[in-house]
Amino acid sequence: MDRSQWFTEICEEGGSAFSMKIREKLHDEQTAFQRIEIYATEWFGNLMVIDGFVMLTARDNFIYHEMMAHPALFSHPSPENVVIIGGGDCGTLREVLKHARVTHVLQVEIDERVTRLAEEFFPELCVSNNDTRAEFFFGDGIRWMQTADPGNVDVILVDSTDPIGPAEGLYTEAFYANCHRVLGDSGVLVQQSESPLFHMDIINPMRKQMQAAGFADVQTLFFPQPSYPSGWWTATLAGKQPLSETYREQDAVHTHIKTSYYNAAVHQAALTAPEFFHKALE
Ligand code: AG3
Repeated sequence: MDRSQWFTEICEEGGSAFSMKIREKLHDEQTAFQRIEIYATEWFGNLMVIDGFVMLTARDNFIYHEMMAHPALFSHPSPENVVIIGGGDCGTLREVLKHARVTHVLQVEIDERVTRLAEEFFPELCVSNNDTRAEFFFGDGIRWMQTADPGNVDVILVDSTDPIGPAEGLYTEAFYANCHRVLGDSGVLVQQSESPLFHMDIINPMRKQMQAAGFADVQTLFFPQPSYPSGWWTATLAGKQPLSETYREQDAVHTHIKTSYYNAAVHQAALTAPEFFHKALE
């Protein structure tokens, strides 16, 4: 096998790796924050890699982005004002803007280069970037959350890298307490929360810290994500009110929003946790 034709993400803590056959490297850049590589792959379309970790592929990002956006938005009684922390590739933003009730989305991404490269290499994720409801701020999401006015935001989506490097401070009780303060009465927070197979040591503390920060209810959603470590991934929701009470199930069932993965039955199914997960939370 010619190793030069494969991109491999090694997951040390999982003792495993995932490879994709590549056609060519399209871009390689060290920004002020991180190294960003873009590849053209044989079967996964374009691939964005940050500091050696797969961020997204054209082929399977729809699962992740739809599961980040729609369960959270349907779990708020009336999501109008939305903030995305990270999410520079704009895939989550595109999904959020599919909701007609949303009047304003502020995306706070630390590294403007992620967005500029997404516009170039993932134009399909950036189709809604000129939507008048979308606002872009390139800066530190942790600091933004510390200084934002209280009670103004309906939904916060944290679409970040793993909890190492610049994203580390996004996985802390202090950050969740700021999110809780910035959210309105029925506010909902969602954060990407890694692999249930490899990262219970991240998911479990995250859930506890969200509760300690004042959130009344926490739900972890399970879904496949073939290009991430173990191929199995989660997003964790935190609600200021019980999420089963604020979930707009009829809206999810009868929605006109076009999706490829998410629907109301998938939403329900994604909430069903495996046995080891219940045991780990005890
Ligand atoms: N979300 C990246 C999730 C973490 C991936 N981890 C990994 N490959 N080890 C940001 C990109 C999607 N908007």
